[in-house]
Amino acid sequence: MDVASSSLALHNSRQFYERAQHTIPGGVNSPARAFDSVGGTPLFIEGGEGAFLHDTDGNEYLDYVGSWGPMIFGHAHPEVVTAVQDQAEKSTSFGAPTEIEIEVAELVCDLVPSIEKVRMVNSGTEATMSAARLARGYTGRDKIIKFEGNYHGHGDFFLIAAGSGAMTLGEPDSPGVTKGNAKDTLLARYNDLDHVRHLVEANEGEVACIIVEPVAGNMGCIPPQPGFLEGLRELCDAHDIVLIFDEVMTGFRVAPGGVQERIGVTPDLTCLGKIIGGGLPVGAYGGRQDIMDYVSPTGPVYQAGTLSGNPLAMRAGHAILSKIAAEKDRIYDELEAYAEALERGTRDNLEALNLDYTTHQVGAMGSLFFTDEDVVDQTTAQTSDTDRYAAYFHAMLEEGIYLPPSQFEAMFFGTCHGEEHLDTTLAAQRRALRQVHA
Ligand code: HOZ
Repeated sequence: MDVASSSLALHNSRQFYERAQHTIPGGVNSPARAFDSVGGTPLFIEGGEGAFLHDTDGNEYLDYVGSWGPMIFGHAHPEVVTAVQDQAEKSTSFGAPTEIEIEVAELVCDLVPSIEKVRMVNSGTEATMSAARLARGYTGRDKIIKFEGNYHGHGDFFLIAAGSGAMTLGEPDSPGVTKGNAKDTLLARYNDLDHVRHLVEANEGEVACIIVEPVAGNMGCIPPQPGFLEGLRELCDAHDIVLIFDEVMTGFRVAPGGVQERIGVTPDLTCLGKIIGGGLPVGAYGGRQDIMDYVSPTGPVYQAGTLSGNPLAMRAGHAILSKIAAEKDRIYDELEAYAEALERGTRDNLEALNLDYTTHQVGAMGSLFFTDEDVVDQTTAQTSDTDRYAAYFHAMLEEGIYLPPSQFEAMFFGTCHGEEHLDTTLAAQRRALRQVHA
């Protein structure tokens, strides 16, 4: 479908986008929002409720982005709204300890199997940068191993073969990252244990950490192959390397305790973000007590922040995490059932059109790749027909369904998605796929 022929009324979004270009680089505060790979005008959003978003032109969309992950219970959940309102009346920041920080830390330690101690920061990027620094300080080694197409935020030494917006925009290696930073980042192929082993052996005694998205979400959703995460754990044990799971997307999403609970592999450190803040800016890193006690002020590795553990963000996070803790036996079965039904329905739709595309679903996240290859890593993800994805994205948008504006991002569902949304989505998808392949 030609983007220019879109019948959606987007008058206000177009005007805002035009106005934003004058004061904001590219008109957006994060490149993944710019619709660069799908074309057209980014939607300027006015509000959201439950599973729905509405834009500044009054169009309503069934939302499968969920603010890129945080909205596990949908937009404007009453418990989050009340928690934030209550706290705002008592001030929005103190820069001093509060009881709610302890309560959130206790919930995180209870829910995530490997976390004995946790430090709050303001974003997933801060969490991964801090965890890598900690691993380096703890081991006294400089090098890190990351995987092609995994995205760990925009810290310098992670912006090499990075996924998400960097992959979408074709700039996986950012200018501004020094040669020194790049030299200490070793790149491995996702799901290729032999390649990781080779890198570890070739750099014996120099690798501080292996950081991995245990289910990749930033090159589309790609699950780990059986044995991959277990193999990373064994390698790290054998070579005294710190294993870091970046569960910013998967934490509290694919299981209450993330991938580590779902698959049963225990990392040394875990990075969290998104759901942990209930939609407010929060990240966290945590793990083994002996490693976490290496963080200042107990230990020598420095990391700090005026807004770390911010009370507004903690109250929102507390509302979400306590709901998860109380209702987890029901919630995750429901999320899984929705996601499985969506994947099954998508496969039926593809079959009806004789299309052999690849779908992945892990818990409440998933992707439809416009390729018939088995998608296991960055190279196979890149065999997707991104023009077709763009056409599909716009056809779905016209149907009132908001998907990630890039083939290389995952779809996220929440408890706000129910039976009626499933039927609407699959019927819209049938029409959209037919249109794309007309
Ligand atoms: N890093 C997010 C997707 N993987 C995008 C964040 C945003 O643009 O809001």
